[in-house]
Amino acid sequence: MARRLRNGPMSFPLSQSPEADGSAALPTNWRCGSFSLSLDRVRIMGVLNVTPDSFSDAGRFVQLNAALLHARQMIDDGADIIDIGGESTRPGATPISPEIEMQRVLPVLRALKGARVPISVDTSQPALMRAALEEGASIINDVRGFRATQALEAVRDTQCGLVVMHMQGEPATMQRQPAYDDVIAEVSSWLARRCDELAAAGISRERMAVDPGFGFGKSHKHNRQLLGNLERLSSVGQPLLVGVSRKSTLGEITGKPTEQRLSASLAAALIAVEAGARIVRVHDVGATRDAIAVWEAVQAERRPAPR
Ligand code: 7PJ
Repeated sequence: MARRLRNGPMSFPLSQSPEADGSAALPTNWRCGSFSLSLDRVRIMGVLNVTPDSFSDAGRFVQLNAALLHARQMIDDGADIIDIGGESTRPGATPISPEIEMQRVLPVLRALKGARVPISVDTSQPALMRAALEEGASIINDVRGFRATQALEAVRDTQCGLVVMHMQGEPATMQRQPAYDDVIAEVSSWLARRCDELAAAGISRERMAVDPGFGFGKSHKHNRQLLGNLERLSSVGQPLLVGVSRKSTLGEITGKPTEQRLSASLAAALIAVEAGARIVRVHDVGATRDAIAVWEAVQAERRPAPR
């Protein structure tokens, strides 16, 4: 059975979705290793950054403990997925070695083994992908869309979920001059083509979610255009994941620094969910869970106007 999305700003519950309106059939589940996440609810991916400043043993221990506490708190707050990231992909960030990235991520991943939610690793490094999958990660979230040599091979013969994200350029330079004729059309066709390529390589579509990559080689205007027209990404035919939490585009709109972007992040998350996003990647899990609970409760009561 497939969930259908209307090709417009509103979406209705399954049973009332019109069929002949160009809507795309979307998967009802996302296969992530031994998990199958049902997408009849909006899923929250909680961000766990492990990009420490200190490399002393004491620093590492403190860092590891803090990371674990934060992960547990996010799970208690209603996170459906924890996404561990050890590479800073902020605009202008310099790349780090795979070894350092592994040293940051793997201890946290090991300590989270047996968690009741799937663990995702945010990486583009094939060596870390392989190690993470051996350590029990259920999802690989690759902001480069599995384009590195050997990245596709690292995930192909496993059952892990894949987040296939669009990025124009590389973090070091991506914000210098992002350019598109039609950002939605280009991101959408790139994601569709990339999923086709991954499927042709033998990766089941059940495992793929797609992400337009807010802030990754996009101007503020491109980000606003993407967020305002996200429903067009339903044509890709894969579950849509959106990460806009605390991003600079929200700072540009509100004039607020990162730590004061909660309200803006909630607003953006709801816009994304209304447009069909099924997974939201956020820093503030509890607040996002509440905002989405309101949306879901109202969604269940939506009806087309009587004739
Ligand atoms: C994203 C990500 C995103 C996915 C980051 C930040 C920057 N992965 N990793 N989507 N952003 N899939 O969180 O501000 O938007 S790192």
